Amino acid sequence: LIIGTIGHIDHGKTALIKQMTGFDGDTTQQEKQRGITIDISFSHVKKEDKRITFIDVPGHEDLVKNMIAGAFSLDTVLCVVAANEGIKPQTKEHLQICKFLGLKHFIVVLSKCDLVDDETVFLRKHEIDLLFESLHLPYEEIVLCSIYNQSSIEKLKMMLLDLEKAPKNDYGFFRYYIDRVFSVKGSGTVVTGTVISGEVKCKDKLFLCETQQSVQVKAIQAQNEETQIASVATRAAINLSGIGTEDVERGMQLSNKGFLRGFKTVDAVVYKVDENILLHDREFTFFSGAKRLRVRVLQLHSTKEYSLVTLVFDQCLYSVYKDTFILRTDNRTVGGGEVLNPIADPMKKTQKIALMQYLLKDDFYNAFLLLTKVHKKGFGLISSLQRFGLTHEQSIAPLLNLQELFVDSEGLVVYPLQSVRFLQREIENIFGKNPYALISAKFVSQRFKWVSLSLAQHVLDELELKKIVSLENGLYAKTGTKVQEIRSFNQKRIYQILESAKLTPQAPYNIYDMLDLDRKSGDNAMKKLCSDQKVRRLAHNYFITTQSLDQAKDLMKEIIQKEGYIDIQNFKNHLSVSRKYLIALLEYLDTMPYIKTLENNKRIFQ
Ligand SMILES: Nc1nc2c(ncn2[C@@H]2O[C@H](COP(=O)(O)OP(=O)(O)OP(=O)(O)O)[C@@H](O)[C@H]2O)c(=O)[nH]1
Ligand SMILES: [Mg+2]
Repeated sequence: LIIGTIGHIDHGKTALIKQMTGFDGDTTQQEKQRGITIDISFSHVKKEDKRITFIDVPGHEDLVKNMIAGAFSLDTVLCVVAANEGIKPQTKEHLQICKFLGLKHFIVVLSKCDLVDDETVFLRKHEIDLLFESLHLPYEEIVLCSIYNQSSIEKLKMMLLDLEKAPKNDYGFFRYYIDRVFSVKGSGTVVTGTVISGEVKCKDKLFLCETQQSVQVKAIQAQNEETQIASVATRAAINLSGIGTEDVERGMQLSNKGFLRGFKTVDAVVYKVDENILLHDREFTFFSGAKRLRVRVLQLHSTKEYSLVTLVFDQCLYSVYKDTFILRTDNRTVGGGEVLNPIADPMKKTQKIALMQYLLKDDFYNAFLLLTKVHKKGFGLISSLQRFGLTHEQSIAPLLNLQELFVDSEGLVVYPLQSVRFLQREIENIFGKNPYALISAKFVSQRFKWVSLSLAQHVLDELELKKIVSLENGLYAKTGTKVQEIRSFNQKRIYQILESAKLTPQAPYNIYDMLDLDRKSGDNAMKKLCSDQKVRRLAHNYFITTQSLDQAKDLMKEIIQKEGYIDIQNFKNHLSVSRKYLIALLEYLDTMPYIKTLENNKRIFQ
């Protein structure tokens, strides 16, 4: 369980934790001198199998940035209010931030109770009630404490050890915001942070999103003990290899490779603290996890409760659907919200607003329908986890029975029916122009890059049903054209194309493509031409007719006769084709029994 303090400066947060864990969070000289907490600190208590990690945060108004880094991953919040002072500005601001971060479990600690009488306690409780009510936040209990009353501390500690951990959102892949970086003698780079999704194991390969660097996990520590694995919602120190401390900083995110894409713009919902500040096209500081960035906020749509906005950063943000964030300016919190569209798609403003309104309600069904309209050439579900927080299976399930869509559950692409019809017409056009076309699903998806294999097969099946094409030996031909006829026609055409290209023919796949010919069937035709000795293969993609080859051979012999030898230099003067062809032709010449190759690569007659 991760429990954190929040509250106004000097209200006794650090002292409270010190009484419970024996650990003084104010360790630095500056903290001791000024008597305030400057950066977050961590400590632990254990009782049987129950473990608590405490995160202590600073209360100073200038240090709210550090408070946010500590607060975003809390299970339970200890809202510390000094009984002698009552509610103060940062009590409110911290609570507001916790609300924006989506935190739900609050316990209020009325600290320094030794300094006040019963009447004041009564008054404070009432103020606390009002504050939580105004923020629409629930709290579980108000606990009266004093560091000079050990039994009040023990009572609180026992209560915290009895708390159950609420299940955390887990996206099934590893995510971890780095909040501190240091170098440990003999071990190298060590980072600390909270596992916000998935798990990490020793020897795992991880990916540092911001720099796109691969790193490896050497060792993991949780609760000050070595461990092999750290799972979601635990704090962990990770010893990394493959990276120096100079390349890592607070706010960077570690993840598994391939799960997160970064974007400089994301769309989000923002809940406002003050309507007059959160205006269109203003700059703010954006906080999410331990990450902090400058952001420009573009308003798309506003209601009394919220604004739908586009956030524009000067570097990429690697965010996931419903990631929470805080917006601040001039040392004040002005709003907070959730990322709704972490993957920037070019979209009309009206579509964007509609999409976000669906996502606000978790209405994925309509969100998908809209996205397929935007992505006319197929909408990929590969990034479902980042985009919707859904696994591939979860995102596909509600779509399968939709008449308006073609769902490729293997290729994870969703197509609107419109593009299915479009592809159908394109294929009909191929056969309309070329009655000797011989194609397969693979051919179709190679020709039209946006088409998945399943979609191609689906459209071919439909055309077959309509008797526009016929299937023979796994290939589709125009109905009525005999496959044998097609084969010999195409063989002839391949030969003609090679012949007219002389010594510099195109690669076979390009020729097959010109002929609307499936690659395998093209290869068979080419093999037949080779076995009939009409065509020779000189290199991987270099096929020429035997006729052209004989002419080249004569030319090469002539050069030797006239100049005494042939090599790539003098051959080049006679034949202006690229080097790769010249080399292939010379290598062919080398196979002749009457040719001898000298050490300097000159060829002469034996
Ligand atoms: N009388 C009394 N004093 C307390 C109690 N708890 C804390 N204090 C004192 O209040 C002062 C501030 O305590 P801290 O724990 O540093 O306050 P904090 O909330 O951590 O302050 P920041 O981290 O700077 O926001 C210290 O001098 C403590 O000794 C308490 O229960 N009773
Ligand atoms: Mg403190």
